[in-house]
Amino acid sequence: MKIFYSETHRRHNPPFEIFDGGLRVPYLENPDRMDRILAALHRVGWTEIYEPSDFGLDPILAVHDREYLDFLASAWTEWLASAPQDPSTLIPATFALRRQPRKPASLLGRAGYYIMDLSACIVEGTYPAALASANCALNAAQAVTEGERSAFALCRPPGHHAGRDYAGGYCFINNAAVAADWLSAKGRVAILDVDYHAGNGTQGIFYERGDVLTISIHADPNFEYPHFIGFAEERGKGQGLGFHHNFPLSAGTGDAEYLHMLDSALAVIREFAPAFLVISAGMDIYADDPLGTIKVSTQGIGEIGRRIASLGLPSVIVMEGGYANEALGRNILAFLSNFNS
Ligand code: SP5
Ligand code: ZN
Repeated sequence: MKIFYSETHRRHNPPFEIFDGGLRVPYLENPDRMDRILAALHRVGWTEIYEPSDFGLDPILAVHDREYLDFLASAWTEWLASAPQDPSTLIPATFALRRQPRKPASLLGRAGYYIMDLSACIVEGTYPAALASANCALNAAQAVTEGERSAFALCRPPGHHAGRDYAGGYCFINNAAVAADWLSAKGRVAILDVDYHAGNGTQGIFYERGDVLTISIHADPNFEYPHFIGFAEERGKGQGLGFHHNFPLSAGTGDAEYLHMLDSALAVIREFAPAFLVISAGMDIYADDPLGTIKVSTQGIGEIGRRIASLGLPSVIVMEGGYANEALGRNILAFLSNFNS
């Protein structure tokens, strides 16, 4: 299987994030995650790893707002120029209530307008890392249009919480959405998001489109981040009505119950009969994940991969979350092992 990966992610390494209650903790979405996965891939001889080529801004601007990208591009230099007391990372402390329409001029005002939480910290290398990550997804998408049965985009930072004009939850550019939109010019696309958290960004980007089916299986937003989106009754709008599905899960969900939900999701995909499948592959469904509450085993993750692969669709596997670093390598191997090249 072709794997697309860029070392540029290392330039995005925020020193901390803020948890609920104001707790300052080391940034969970860290470069070590990639090292664990790379080590596992090398262990089993999956060394067909390619540096992504640059697709330019057009495919990214097809799903993201230009002024939002301008903000990402200039935020760090503006932050330093503002002579902050602690310059280590840009985190705003005031957020736009229910997307107030007015975008203010100041950096911190724009940061609060374009960022949804305290986990999407911006540092010097954030924007180049996010661009390289999106290019990994685009290259993997291109590979499946050129005859590969599947390709793995080893993306960091992840993407599925990033919306058309906002960052959140460690995500800045929605890699899976960029790849899916690019593929949609060549045929109908389904996106299946198995990250533990609801794929709010992806849901929003395609909510009114009927040519890209979006499905997310995740912890119920009644108790889990991203809190405000990902409920079962959200089914799309306009042309997109009926082309979005959420499958919320309770805390403590184990392998059997998860696989049961997955089967329902796969039935929806079979019915849609897409030309391409994009998988938002978050490994934070794993039982020991520090951010998760559901209890899927490594073996369960393997079975999830096997059932998705059995759709037989050209598949772009896009890395999303997963913070149990020690287990991340074996979980990804379990997931990928049933996809063929
Ligand atoms: C891509 C991805 O998986 N992003 C997840 C971002 C989640 N940020 C949520 C922060 C809330 C932390 N709550 C901590 C509870 C720890 N027990
Ligand atoms: Zn997640």
